[in-house]
Amino acid sequence: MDRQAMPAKPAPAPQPVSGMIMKGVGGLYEVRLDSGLQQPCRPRGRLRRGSQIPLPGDRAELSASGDADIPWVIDRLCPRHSFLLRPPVANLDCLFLCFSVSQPEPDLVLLDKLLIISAVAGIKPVIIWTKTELLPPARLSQLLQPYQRAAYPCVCSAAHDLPAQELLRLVKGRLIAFAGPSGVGKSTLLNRLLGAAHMETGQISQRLQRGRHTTRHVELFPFAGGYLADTPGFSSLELSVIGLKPEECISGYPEFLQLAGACRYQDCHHLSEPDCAVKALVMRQPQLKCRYDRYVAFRRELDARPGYRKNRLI
Ligand SMILES: Nc1nc2c(ncn2[C@@H]2O[C@H](COP(=O)(O)OP(=O)(O)OP(=O)(O)O)[C@@H](O)[C@H]2O)c(=O)[nH]1
Ligand SMILES: [Mg+2]
Ligand SMILES: [Zn+2]
Repeated sequence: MDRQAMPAKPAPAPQPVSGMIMKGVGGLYEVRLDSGLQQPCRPRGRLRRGSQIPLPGDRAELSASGDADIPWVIDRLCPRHSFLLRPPVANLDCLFLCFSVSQPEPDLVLLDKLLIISAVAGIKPVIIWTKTELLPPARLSQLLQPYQRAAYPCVCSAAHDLPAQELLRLVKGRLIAFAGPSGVGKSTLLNRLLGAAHMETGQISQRLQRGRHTTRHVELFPFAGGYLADTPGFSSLELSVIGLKPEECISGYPEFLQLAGACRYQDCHHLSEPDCAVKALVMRQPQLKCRYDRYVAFRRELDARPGYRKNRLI
């Protein structure tokens, strides 16, 4: 038989390769392929120009680039079940909100904002109070009390007391990010859990009593069948810029939300309405006043800035 006359057999289509984006710095990413290999990659041009910029935590489909230095190209991102831009991570199951009880002083305005954002984004928050050896026990329990009253899981960590078992139980099979201000000990905790110095840690500025923004990028590490992400510390976070609706503020206050049906008006804002069950509770339990005052400030800020509501960033 004449071999030339045989129709050419089509080359088999290359199998799509998938993996998890572990890190991205200046447009260059690292992917952990399903084989376990971690390698550099770049997004295809249309992804870079489009609205969906790859984030650490994204599952992606990739193809070989032919370039030995950056061997993979991200073709497509898989649908996300959650994403945040502060810190920038996709598909988070849980946020470890890290706040030091001292050095630096806990920024409870930022903590409450992050609790609102977690609730609205459908991400479970766990508050990790760090450097707890720096505060007398009575003051520590006073600080934690409103958050425990709101039924938020609270974990205490100290210089010589890592709550390893507690954190391990929470991490198993999940994608979790450490988030919070600079200098609270996020990278220190991650290194201690992973058992090696993966991330650089920094000293607190003695003059300003603030961290020095040692961590500059988000990075994921495989851990306990899931992933742990370290993130850069931040202090400013505008709820209005994220595009939250004023009525969503209450989601970060479960201790007030559970009472909302008992107010005289169904759509009570819990600000100055008569017969407000939330205000009545705060009058009876003055230890709730600090959280209530922050709720009022956020609600008023969002009510005053309706123009930002379109661009939602969670
Ligand atoms: N006393 C005390 N110091 C701690 C504890 N945990 C961390 N530190 C110190 O706090 C400083 C800051 O720690 P980092 O882990 O770099 O803080 P970070 O949150 O990662 O900071 P950024 O990367 O800047 O966001 C370091 O000097 C740590 O040694 C703790 O439990 N107790
Ligand atoms: Mg750090
Ligand atoms: Zn009310």
